[in-house]
Amino acid sequence: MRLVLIMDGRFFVASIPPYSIEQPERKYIKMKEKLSKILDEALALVQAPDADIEQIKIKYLGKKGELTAVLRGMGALSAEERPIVGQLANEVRAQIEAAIGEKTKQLQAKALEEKLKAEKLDVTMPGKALPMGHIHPLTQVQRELEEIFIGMGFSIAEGPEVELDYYNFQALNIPENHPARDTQDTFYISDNVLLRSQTSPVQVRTMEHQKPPIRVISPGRVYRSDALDATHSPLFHQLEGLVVDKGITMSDLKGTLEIFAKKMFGEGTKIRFRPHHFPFTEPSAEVDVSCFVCGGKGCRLCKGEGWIEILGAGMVHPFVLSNCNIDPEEYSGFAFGMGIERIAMTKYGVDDIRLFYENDERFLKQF
Ligand code: 2NM
Repeated sequence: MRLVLIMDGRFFVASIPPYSIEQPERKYIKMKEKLSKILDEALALVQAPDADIEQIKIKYLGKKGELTAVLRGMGALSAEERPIVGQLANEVRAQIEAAIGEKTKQLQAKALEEKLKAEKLDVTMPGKALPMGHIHPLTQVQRELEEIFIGMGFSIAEGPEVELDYYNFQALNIPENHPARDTQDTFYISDNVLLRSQTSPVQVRTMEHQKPPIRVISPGRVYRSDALDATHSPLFHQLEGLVVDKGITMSDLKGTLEIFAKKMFGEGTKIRFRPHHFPFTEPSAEVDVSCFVCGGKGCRLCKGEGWIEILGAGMVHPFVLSNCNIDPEEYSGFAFGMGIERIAMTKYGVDDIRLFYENDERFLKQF
């Protein structure tokens, strides 16, 4: 719409919006004011130290935000006003976005700085202690026994756990009808192959291929077909010893075991031999140590006896020596055997053998 004004006799042509003058003009101005207000508000919010950027984005730039609301209202503007307001709105959006971008960078830098500060590594701080395991009590006892006998000149001999009947029984003078040979007591793999029920077959193998003097101990696993209870286990550990030389006597056996008992249970320990029978030794004995708790008076550990049975021993039977091609006229020897579990139970007052196999930390960590 054009207006022609005549002033002082001259014509002026003024262009005015093609709608009623009052209302639309005010709308245009109000929108410009609104945009300016949005910009001021948004910038103030962004600049606040604890600005919530996401919230500001939603409030001003989002689909339902204030800027979008202004743009939606642009339909009421004239064709001339619309691009002006549109451009203004774009500038406002750009300024808010720029401010947000700048602020985001600042906040990220601040967050990183705080994180670095919080995570500062003090290399002088003491480390976190890892729970430390230790050697199993049975292995500790086995090693202690080994040390004692190594100190007396013994070597450690090892052999198979899956053994021939010959080495486990026959060579040891254990007769065909002996109860130990019963399938009830021994784990048989076949007629003549079995799980060793003692470590004596290691001694036999040693005598077979080694000339005297022989001083060996044979620690290791042995197997017997026993039900597991407080004092029996189908798998347990033994340590046997063997000395073969010219002129070895029962007094060598007694002296050796006495030194062993004192080192294992204390210098005040005495030993006692009681007559016994083993097919592989003659004479044979069961050996007791004086109770290291009560000193022999009688207590709970020794069950009032004053003595505790710890091993079997004897002079190697001449038949066993012959079986291993050692001349019993020229050589003699002694042998002994003990259960490692029994020694450990006696020494530490453990009343149930199963505790050694259950791997319960509450038990194990006491050793
Ligand atoms: C024992 C008790 C007595 C023993 C005997 C032999 C061998 F092979 F030399 F004949 N080794 N171990 C022996 C003797 C084992 O255990 C209670």
